[in-house]
Amino acid sequence: MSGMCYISRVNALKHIAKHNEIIKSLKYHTISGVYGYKPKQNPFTSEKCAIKKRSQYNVDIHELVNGFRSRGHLLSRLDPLALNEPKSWDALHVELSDYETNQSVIDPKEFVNMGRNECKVEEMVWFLKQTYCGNASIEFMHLTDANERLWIANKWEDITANTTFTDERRKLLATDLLRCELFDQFLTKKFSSVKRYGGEGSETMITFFEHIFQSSAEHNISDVIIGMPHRGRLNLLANSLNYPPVMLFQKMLGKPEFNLSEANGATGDVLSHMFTSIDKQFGDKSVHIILLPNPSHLEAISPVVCGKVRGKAMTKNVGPYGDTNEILPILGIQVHGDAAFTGQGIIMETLAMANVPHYTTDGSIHLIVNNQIGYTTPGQISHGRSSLYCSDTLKAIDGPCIHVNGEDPESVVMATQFALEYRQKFGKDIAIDLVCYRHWGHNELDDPTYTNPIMYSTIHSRDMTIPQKYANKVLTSDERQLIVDQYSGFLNLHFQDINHYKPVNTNFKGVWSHITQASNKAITRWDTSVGSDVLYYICSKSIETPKDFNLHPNLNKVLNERLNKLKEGVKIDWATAEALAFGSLLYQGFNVRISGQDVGRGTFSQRHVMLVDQKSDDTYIPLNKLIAEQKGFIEVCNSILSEEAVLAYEWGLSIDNPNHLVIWEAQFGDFFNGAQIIFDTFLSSAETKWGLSSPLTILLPHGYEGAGPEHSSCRIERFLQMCDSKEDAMDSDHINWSIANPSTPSQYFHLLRRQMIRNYRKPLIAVTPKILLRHPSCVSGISELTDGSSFQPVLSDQSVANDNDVKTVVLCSGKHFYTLSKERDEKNGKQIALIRLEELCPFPATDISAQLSKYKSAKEFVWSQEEHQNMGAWSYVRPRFQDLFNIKLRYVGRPPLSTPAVGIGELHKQEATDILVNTFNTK
Ligand SMILES: Cc1ncc(C[n+]2csc(CCOP(=O)(O)OP(=O)(O)O)c2C)c(N)n1
Ligand SMILES: [Mg+2]
Repeated sequence: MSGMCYISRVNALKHIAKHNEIIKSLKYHTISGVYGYKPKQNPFTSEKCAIKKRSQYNVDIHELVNGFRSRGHLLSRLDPLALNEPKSWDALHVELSDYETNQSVIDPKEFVNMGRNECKVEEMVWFLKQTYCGNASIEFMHLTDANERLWIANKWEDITANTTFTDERRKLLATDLLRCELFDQFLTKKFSSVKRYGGEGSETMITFFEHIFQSSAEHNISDVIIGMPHRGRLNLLANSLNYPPVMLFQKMLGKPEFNLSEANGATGDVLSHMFTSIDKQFGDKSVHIILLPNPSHLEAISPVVCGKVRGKAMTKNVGPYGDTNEILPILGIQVHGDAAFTGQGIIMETLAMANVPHYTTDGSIHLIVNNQIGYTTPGQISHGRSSLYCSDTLKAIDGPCIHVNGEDPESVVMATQFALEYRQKFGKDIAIDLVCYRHWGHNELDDPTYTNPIMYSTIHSRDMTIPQKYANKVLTSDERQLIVDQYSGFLNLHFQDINHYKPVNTNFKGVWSHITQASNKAITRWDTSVGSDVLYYICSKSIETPKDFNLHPNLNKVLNERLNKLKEGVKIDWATAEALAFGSLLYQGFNVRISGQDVGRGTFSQRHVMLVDQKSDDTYIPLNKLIAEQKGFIEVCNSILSEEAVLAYEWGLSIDNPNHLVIWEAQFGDFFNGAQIIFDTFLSSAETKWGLSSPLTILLPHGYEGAGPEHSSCRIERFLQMCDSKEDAMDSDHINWSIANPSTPSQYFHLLRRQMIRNYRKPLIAVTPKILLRHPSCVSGISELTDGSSFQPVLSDQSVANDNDVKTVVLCSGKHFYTLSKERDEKNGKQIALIRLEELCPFPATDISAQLSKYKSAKEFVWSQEEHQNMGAWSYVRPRFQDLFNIKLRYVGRPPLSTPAVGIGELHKQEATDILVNTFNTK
């Protein structure tokens, strides 16, 4: 027996070894790449950065150097308040006394980048202390790649030792800091009761920004995209991004940030969410800088930054969308608070995407404004967090972090310079942990001394602020006074303009200029049909593979079936309609991006937009080989297992270009709730708050098929509750988002196409099927896709022979129709008409009314749904039928329940039977 076990273990191990070999040789999508993904270049192709061999003789010196490089950060002077003292030298785990007085002369080149050919060991110790334990230090020895570690060490040692500051440069740094402080003081004086979340204590944030903008220009970065929370945001806007201070002043007085007469119902946002974009000129180079609007939900903006970077790359056809494989010339900057970066799960989700094909942005630079407190929670290990540093999450993705004392602007410059050079070299994320303090409470009206008396007595007993301390060193008092006078004069001029300044709306510019606001007069209809010859061509191309491609044996039949159906012009199923919608949009030059878990194959093995060679694992996307000179491409993005960050990412992507159909699909509809924050703060409200339109399309598989509490419902009621459709008046195109529950493949086809064909953009929440994907009745004929056909918000009952015979009108939505119609036909219910509401928001009152008016003899109007009474569309349709048509609907559906569906199979069946019986009164 044990012998058998041994042999099978040996066999198993052999099998695993072979398997591992195969795995090692595999690369995502293999080496050829696909649209939106190119294998990453080795950063060390052009220069050698080989790991140096240690000789026995040098072991002690290596140990010394390694001690500093690995643990020097524990000894650096990071805290301007000096409340957190550096650890003792023991933390180096090196017997320093052995080296500190060692006069032996060595060649340092073998160990460190001192720029010298010889030095004494004691001099090297001094160098290492300066480099790794000064006002800035770097944490990088956890990185897995030895060459990368060596590059970092060389670069850091070079930048910290050799960066020089001319007097002129120092004066500029001081000027920035003084202006930052003056701005906060001006606001305090003029608007003492406004919460402005000032930058006092973290002014060197501005040093970071000014340097990164300039350095970006030097690195030929064309666009910088920033996401940032409240702290210091107004300073960045006014001081670095040329945002007119008068607009902020007006906002503080409660005036609108838009030209309201043109803003079509926009209601704006609070002061600390204002945003802008500008072109900043540096010599002959210009950098386009965008500060994205942000919601108060901390860190929700972080993945949006990445998505926007990627969207811009797609628009400009650069990086993974371009011909070369350079590091993306578009830089994402994510600014964080120390507490939020540590605590918000979306950060880990966002970081987890950083190096994933189709989601990478070649590295974000993270600035953590570490004021050592979050509201009242202290930012120290075992007080307010579990990790030593607030930046430690970054270690999970092999990212380095620079810790820097926020009182030292010159160290901040060096940290910033290093961060950008690292990002440009490796295309990876890096963080700067800017250790600073918060001069006031959480806001200027909040008293921090209740909870943090020691910290605040230290802050209040400081004799100088950070800007003053530095400015006193590098500027004369006359120079300081001149800065004060000039900047105060500038702010005063803006202050005087408060009652005259007229804000200008900035949306619908550039690639958005052909897009307009949706009409508030009517619900418009769009011809989204496509000629049958084009559809046939697209279908044949959508299943074509290269000659040597090894298609999965089952797929041959499935894909050919698509073409046969199209040839016959009947029984076009859901997946075929989707492929035709995608293909026809690509054919017209629009890009499509579909993102979500397992979207390439489709959760239900229905989509197969991405085919995998069964021998090589290589992927092939036939739709990207539609025509020679193809302009529009589909990016198929199998996402990480996240909803919140991925959805936010796609929203960021979708606001860059109205000609990109960006789709996010939940694996099952209910999993959208992991992304609820993003639906609440971006998708549902971005246009109302910020005037930003988006065509983002959400696919939510839904249907009561006995799968139990989860996997059954996409909670359409929640989306309906969040829409701004009117209960008692006619809706128009001007709603916050469309909500549709299409019941046929052709309706789905038109919905997808409509997202690009309309002259306005709205997010679309589309309920999609599971069981209908293969349902013999859920099919469309070719004429429903061609010949001027379009999406029908309401589907009439074609089976009624004589309208006047109809006594009962049953209204329903989505998949439930098929169950009802089968029952009705079986029971020979000639007196019953079944009307489908295919779109719920905007509420298609005119179309419904046209249907209702056909049935003059109808006495009863029923709303029938699969969902429980406290769910589904019932609460939404009831008041509208009452108020708009004066019709009291009879409810049929499941009874109220705490969970979306029951878990007991028999109970589920009984409920389903009851619904049918009650709908048709056939008890
Ligand atoms: C998701 C979320 N939870 C709670 C809050 C309330 N809140 C606003 S600021 C803040 C503290 C943030 O601390 P930190 O991230 O360190 O930034 P700081 O304010 O110190 O700059 C909290 C808890 C919020 N805005 N968002
Ligand atoms: Mg904080």
